[in-house]
Amino acid sequence: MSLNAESTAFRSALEVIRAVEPRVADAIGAELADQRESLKLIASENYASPATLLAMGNWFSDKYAEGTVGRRFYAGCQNVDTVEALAAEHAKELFGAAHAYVQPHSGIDANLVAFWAILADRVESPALKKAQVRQVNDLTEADWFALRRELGNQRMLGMSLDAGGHLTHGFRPNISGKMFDQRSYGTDPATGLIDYDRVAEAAREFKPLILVAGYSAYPRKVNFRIMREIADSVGATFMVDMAHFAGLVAGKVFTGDFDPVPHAHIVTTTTHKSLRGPRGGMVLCGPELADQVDRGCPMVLGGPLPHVMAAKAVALAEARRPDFADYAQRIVDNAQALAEGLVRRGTKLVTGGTDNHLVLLDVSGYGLTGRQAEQALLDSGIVTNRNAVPQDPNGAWYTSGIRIGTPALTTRGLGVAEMDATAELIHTVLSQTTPGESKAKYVLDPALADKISKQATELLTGFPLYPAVDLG
Ligand code: DSN
Repeated sequence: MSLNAESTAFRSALEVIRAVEPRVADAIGAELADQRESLKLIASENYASPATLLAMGNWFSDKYAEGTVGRRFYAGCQNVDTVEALAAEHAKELFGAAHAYVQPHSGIDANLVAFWAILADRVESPALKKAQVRQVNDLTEADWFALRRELGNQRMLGMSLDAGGHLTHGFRPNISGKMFDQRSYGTDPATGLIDYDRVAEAAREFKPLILVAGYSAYPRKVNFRIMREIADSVGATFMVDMAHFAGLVAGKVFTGDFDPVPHAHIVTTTTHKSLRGPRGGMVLCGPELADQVDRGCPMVLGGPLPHVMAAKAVALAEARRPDFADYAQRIVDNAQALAEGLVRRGTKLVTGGTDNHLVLLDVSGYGLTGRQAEQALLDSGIVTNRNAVPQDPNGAWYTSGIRIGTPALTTRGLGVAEMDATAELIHTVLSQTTPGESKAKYVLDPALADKISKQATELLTGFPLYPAVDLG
């Protein structure tokens, strides 16, 4: 492909948009400029390839395609079938899964589909059985009552939010905490690590229908073989949400006990984090749950987004190339170098380091809340997000932590040397920031913020983002 093809494609697209609403074209251009200049350390973000981005901007967006491949509620879905089947095929090959459902619009949607599929498969309610065979119109008021009661009375055991679990793993205010009678497992207060004996004990006491593993802010590997044994010991369905580390599974950094696919009954993921695809979700499972999962739309989801499924097919094809494994390994090497650089400078890290793509800083050591640290870093051109640490005294809004991750900077080509320089920039900002009169306020010399911002941009100079895209 010539270098000009990408520039031509994006320039032409912006020209067409500008003719209708120039402010949108300007905002798109500004977003690229901002992303090019900032040190993006948000653990859940990445940079999708131009091919992936371009696959989303087309006529597939105009098509309704409820149902699944070959079984649609709308006519004329032959081309959607092609891209959905391709995406599913790539996903199955990449992860060694028997079945892949590529319609979920996000990770939360993928989790809702999984919950629905497990409930539909496991719960013996006559009302639910009728709903499964699509006799919804035959449900009586009593059926609906029974159905609501059955759905509301099931139990889920997942990792707590402050230990690094996701909102949908049973956080009480989230829909998962309302659909399910929930209980959480945390981490060992001394080590910050999952204590599998405690998880087994909680499972024995609570007898959940679903045991959920996976995380958004836990910087270590999880042993999915042990978790499956725990699930089996109490007859639970074992679900893994691998949204954050799907790229590490795809790239074979996480194998054996640490690859969830051979161990879980059902696996959910996003496609845009370490997997580096378009924003969206996906469910992988064995044949026993496949039929229920395929009913995700319209039982749980709105109409599929065929343009995003096309982009998922492109990104998954990219992830099957040999260089993706190298990328995945570099993500972890970089995260470990960043963690070591921070520890060397005295930063307190949850668990003391990382096995994956993310590092969780406990910024209470700098006398700051997560909110203060996040904003001070942002003023200095370093984009992160605040995050609770285990047993966080500042709660989920202000927090005491900063979560950073390396998938995006690794895509740009930064390596371990640049990670040490990044650790120095982070440490300098945090050690020079003082708390203000509230948990949100802070004091940082604007001249220092400006200097660090320039240093961050300089660090990125040798690693251009979308080097073949010149918007002129
Ligand atoms: N928002 C995602 C993250 O940042 O981890 C999870 O939903």
